[in-house]
Amino acid sequence: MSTYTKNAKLNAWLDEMIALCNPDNVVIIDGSDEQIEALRAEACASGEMFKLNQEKLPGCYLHRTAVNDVARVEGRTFICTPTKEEAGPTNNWMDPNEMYAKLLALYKDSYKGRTMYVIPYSMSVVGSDFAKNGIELTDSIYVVLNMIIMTRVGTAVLDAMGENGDFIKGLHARADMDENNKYIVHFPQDNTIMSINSGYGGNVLLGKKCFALRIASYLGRNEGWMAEHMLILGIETPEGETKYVAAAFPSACGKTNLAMLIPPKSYTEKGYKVTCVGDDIAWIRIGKDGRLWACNPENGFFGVAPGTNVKSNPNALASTMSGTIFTNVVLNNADNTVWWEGLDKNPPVDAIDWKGRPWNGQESTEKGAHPNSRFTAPAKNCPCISPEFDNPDGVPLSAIIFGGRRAKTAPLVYQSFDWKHGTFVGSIMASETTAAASGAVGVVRRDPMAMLPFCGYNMGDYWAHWLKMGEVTPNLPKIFHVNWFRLTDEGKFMWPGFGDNFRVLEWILKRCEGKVDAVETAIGYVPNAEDINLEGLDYEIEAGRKFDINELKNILTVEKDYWLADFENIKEFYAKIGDTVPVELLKQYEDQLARLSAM
Ligand code: OXD
Ligand code: MN
Repeated sequence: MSTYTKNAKLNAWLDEMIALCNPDNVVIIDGSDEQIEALRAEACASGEMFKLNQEKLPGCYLHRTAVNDVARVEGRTFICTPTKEEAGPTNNWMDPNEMYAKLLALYKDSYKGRTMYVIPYSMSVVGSDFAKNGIELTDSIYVVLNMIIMTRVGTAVLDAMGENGDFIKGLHARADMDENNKYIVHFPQDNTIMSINSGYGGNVLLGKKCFALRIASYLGRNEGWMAEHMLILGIETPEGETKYVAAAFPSACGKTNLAMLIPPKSYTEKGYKVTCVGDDIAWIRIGKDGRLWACNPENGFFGVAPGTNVKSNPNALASTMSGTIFTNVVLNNADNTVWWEGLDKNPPVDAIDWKGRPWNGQESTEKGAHPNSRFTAPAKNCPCISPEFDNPDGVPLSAIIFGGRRAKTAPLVYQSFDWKHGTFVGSIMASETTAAASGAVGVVRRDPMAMLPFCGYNMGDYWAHWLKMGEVTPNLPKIFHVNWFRLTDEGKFMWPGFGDNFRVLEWILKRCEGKVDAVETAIGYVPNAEDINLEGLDYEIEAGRKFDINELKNILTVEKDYWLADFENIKEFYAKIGDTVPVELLKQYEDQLARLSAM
């Protein structure tokens, strides 16, 4: 057996993987600055990455993926549990033996002529109670450098694993990038992830969606904790107290923006502040005091670049100013910096687009950056990063917020009646496709707890786990639902969103503290319009028409007909999940339908 590390299980697994993939070299990633510099230099020499203007963007690099490899591939993502029922109807499934046989053939000799990088990484603070260790094997320096930003990597993790510690096994190979043989596969029972024929972040940074959500959700159910697709933020009051909330939204609903929000001036002047603990994933467990405590298992942000600008998210933009890897954005030849749609109104004229072609931003009708182009930025760069970011205990949650993009159906905010009803609210979460932007109500995609593509086991069992968590401790956060995206009949956004969402967060905290009344409706508690502070809000819905209390009343309404239609859709969705839908949620469904019908 080889002696790459002190850990016998790891050495044995490395021997097996080396024999399978047949690399020319094996390099253990220790996380040192010298090693990082050497890898950057090697990636630049081979053309895998481009060094950007080091005066303006120190430590920043650009990478372009293959043009057919630009996003997560849900259709090729599998949960391989012994039975199909364990994976459930919302996941792709294949018999583990069949899948192993298929994959082993694809991995055979796939590292020939290449180096195998062994990345020891920890999700959460190394050695903390939350922490789980992983080893990712990859033949891509881009993956190594991204993992170094996104997770805690290196010798300290091997030390924490010791001679006998367990780890999540992750094997990634670029192979020959054959689209038809692209697989992102999870074997929850074996603590194993295998990814092949992709180089795109969400498919290959195995600590993120694959481990911290799919495998971790499975571990969480078995071990009594939760892995959720949630941002975590802190709200600091003028009195110096900080309360924490976690929030789940489907992709493309502004999670990173909410996580780093800057409150309106009228609040910042009084001393209110938002601090960011995490923008994508929360691991939640019951603390010694019986409350739910959450940590962000990641160490960086893998954010969508287009649309990020000084107005929409100055904190995210500031986070990308050093030590960042940009993927599939525009390269500005004039000063060797980057650009993307929505950064500013001044696209470069002498540039290279995300496909590597010459691009003139003033003349071209094609987009310069891919709509899913990304920045991988260290969390520590964020000007509003929480002082508790590295707290090994995480932060205590006062509220959990669910949300979606609904043109009409959901009001701006409502509170669930209790944890069980809150679980129901999470289970019926949905977003409408952007057809809604032209005024029509778009196609509804149900995305329970924003976990549809990320739950590592049967969705119905996952809901049961939520209900169970509510039984083991009385000290639970309150559960809310928000919708920043109500539209006028003409398709205009009614609520200003962005920093003004703080006004809603303030109401949510007041509810948690029992400081404000609300109206009991069929779907939950809805604010009295007077209780949402509109001070200093000068948003114009259209030229000359300002947002005022009447507009607010409009977006706080419960639209009976839309809700009744939505319940038909929920019925179909629950039917698809089938027998595993907990009886409690069926009861919640019936009760809410009855309340709506009686409206
Ligand atoms: C993400 C996603 O990339 O949710 O975070 O799709
Ligand atoms: Mn996400």
